[in-house]
Amino acid sequence: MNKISRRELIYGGVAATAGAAGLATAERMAKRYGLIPPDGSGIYGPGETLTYACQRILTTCTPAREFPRSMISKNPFANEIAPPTDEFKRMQAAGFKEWRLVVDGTVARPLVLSLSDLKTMPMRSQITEVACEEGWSYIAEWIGTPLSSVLREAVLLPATRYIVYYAVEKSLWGSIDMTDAMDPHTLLTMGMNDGDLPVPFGGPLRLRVPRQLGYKSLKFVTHITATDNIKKFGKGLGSVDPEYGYSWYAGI
Ligand SMILES: Nc1nc2c(c(=O)[nH]1)N[C@H]1C(S)=C(S)[C@@H](COP(=O)(O)O)O[C@H]1N2
Ligand SMILES: [Mo]
Repeated sequence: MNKISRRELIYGGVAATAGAAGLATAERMAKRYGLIPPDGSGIYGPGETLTYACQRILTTCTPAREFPRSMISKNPFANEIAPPTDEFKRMQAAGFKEWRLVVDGTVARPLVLSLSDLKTMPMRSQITEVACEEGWSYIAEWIGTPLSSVLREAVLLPATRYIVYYAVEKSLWGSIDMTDAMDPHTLLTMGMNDGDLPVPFGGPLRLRVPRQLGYKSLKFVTHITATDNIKKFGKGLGSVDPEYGYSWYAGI
């Protein structure tokens, strides 16, 4: 189901059963339970808050949808992006041996991990869908270590509320809440189908967030920062996406 139809469904359902007064109550409840997304102010703020709060209340325990092997897409579509930096190309030529993932912020044990370090952590494989907000999608097998295992290794401080992640081009970044961060399906992905994760699909390291639209699954991840205060990052909206009119929370 795409973002719009799901949002309309939830809106429609909430509005039909509860009416306008109910919407106000839902918003009050969202505030009471701290379910205000980072982009929950401004003109679209109440809509963003309702979508996020409804999904967190209704679907927190719903796992990401997994598919049988027979449904893996024969020709997955890589949304080719401008090739990353010269530094990236140099590391690619050297087989990504120098690739590092920095983990810092509100953690007791900051980490710097190579790809081989990551491969010694618990590995998991899952067949899930990438769905772009522009309407196309594909299914693939993704292999990697859950973000949660890396976060456990780094020992999160209790105040942590969001995990911020950056691509090799630091201008590209996103964040997720702790529900998605600790979900075992949220995967630091190093393999796809039968091999290493190809560069067009985000290799050598991509954060797959299968409970949200494709744009939350950032390619070329080099840095993860745990934080208790998302307002300190960028324009304070939780990722670059809301700065361009996309929702911070893009649940599917
Ligand atoms: N670093 C980086 N990650 C990115 C993007 C990007 O441009 N740069 N595009 C996003 C968008 S909009 C989508 S829909 C998916 C596309 O994933 P795919 O290329 O595997 O189809 O990657 C996401 N991750
Ligand atoms: Mo996308």
